[in-house]
Amino acid sequence: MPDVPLIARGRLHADRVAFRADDGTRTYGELLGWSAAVASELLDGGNDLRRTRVALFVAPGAGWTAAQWGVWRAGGIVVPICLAATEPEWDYALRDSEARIVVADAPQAARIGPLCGRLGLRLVVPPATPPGGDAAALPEVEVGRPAMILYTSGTTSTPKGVVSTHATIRAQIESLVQAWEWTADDRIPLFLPLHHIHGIINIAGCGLWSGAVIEPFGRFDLPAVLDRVRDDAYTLFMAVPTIYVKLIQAIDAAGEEDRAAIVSAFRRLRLMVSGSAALPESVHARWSELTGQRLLERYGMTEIGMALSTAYRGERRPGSVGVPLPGVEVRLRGEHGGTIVAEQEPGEIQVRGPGVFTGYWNRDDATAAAFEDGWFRTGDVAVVERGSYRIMGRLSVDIIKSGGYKLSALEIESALLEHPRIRECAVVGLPDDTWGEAVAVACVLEDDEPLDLHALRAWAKGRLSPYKVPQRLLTVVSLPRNAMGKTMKPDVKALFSVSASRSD
Ligand code: MCA
Ligand code: AMP
Repeated sequence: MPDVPLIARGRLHADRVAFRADDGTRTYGELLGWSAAVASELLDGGNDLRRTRVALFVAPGAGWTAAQWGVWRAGGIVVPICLAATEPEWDYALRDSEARIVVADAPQAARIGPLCGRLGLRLVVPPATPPGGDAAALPEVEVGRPAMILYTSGTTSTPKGVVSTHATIRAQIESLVQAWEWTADDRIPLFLPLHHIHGIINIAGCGLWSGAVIEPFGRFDLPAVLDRVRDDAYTLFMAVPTIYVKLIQAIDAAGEEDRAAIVSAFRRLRLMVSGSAALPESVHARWSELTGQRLLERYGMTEIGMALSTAYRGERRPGSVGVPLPGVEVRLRGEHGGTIVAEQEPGEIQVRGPGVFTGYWNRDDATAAAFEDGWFRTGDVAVVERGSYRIMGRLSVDIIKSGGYKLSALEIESALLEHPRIRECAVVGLPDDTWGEAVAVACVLEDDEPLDLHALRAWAKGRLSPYKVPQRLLTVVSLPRNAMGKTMKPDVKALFSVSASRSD
């Protein structure tokens, strides 16, 4: 029976290595057999999961892809879960997506098992290696069927599920494969988490589509990644700006011999890409000076995949995110309506094309509000400068980008308000050399005792993923509000600079 596109492509490369890790290699053929076994187990005698939501709670690697393909081949919708999140966050994603099944590897099953029990979810632990034997007959899955729900934080206090189909995923992948000239000879490290599209689509999806080799890491293990770069293990490298900042720091701190070996190894890669957050021009320049690599910068979003990219062959101007990718249409919309045609005039980026998501899960109003005449409203503001786009900022002050993660100030505020000593709070993103933006909170307390940042962080880590936990804290007598009583976030940001200059 016909497979969904990404899996059908796997058949073209059956004998090639798909994943290489410390515990060995897995071929595309093994992924096919393994995922068929996962699908049979999920079907459990049935003939089609018919869009059942199946949460993935699996460490990055071949087992993750076998699980993803297994859900797809059984006709289900994959809901990748952040392994570093807290139990309340897992609870939210499982309930909101109306998941019925959780697929977990053995170590993760021990962590998620109790919650599955409480929510009455079926927990499936697939074989840890590709099994032999026959699989059940698998359903025919149409390309318009929803394939994945990814949770994204935004301008609401709870994350929204972004629904993509097999067809939108295919369009997102094919656009990048074409633009960046992926081939089966490519080899790429995968150290970004597998609950966002940077890891799922740009790295794993494009790699698997192309028959390339993927080297998974459980997390961004800087020394291990550098060792493999020195071994000439890769042709491609994709990361968020924070990772380039950390690599520059590591290279600057290395001894002369190590440093020479590392920079010459980076120099030999065919392409290095930065995205998920703004790449500071200083980082672009320093990386180029160190390694000779001009980072390719691209702009995208969970809802649309990648939209803009600087050239694979051609100019990669610092500060620019280039031009629309193949198959993607982009327009800038002015504050009072109308499409902007003049250079240097700012407008909201709006996107249309076959890679755009179909809607937010169970949120028709939010979906309707996210589109204008069929164009997706990104909420990001850009200008066109000498023919290519430059991102200027965001329409919402409540969205923060820290280390490539998109965070909602409202979501963090609502978690912090559960602290018994916090009466009111306002969360903002402050410019930060390493993280891009750092999460900062201004609090009005219930009492006059000081509140310690370390204690607050420890408390918050029980409720929020570690990367959402505030890095800066200021206690204030009252929050700056306008006549309507709304917190004025720019004024909250200013409070932090006043306090920093006072402590200088
Ligand atoms: C880790 N920490 C953070 C972050 N990450 N704090 C703020 N922001 C972060 N992003 C904290 C940890 O909680 C810990 O605190 C301390 O920093 C060190 O943690 P560690 O795990 O060692 O840090 P790391 O491994 O160096 O992680 C940094 C990272 C990671 C690799 C940059 O944040 C990361 O993987 N970011 C990429 C996320 C991503 O894939 N975004 C793409 C979204 P403590 O010491 O207190 O424990 S998709 C997207 O945006 C669109 C579509 C797109 O265009 O791609
Ligand atoms: P996410 O919702 O996690 O998919 O993050 C998407 C957001 O990341 C976009 O709306 C932008 O604000 C930001 N973003 C992604 N790539 C870039 C980039 N190259 N430059 C600036 N911002 C970016």
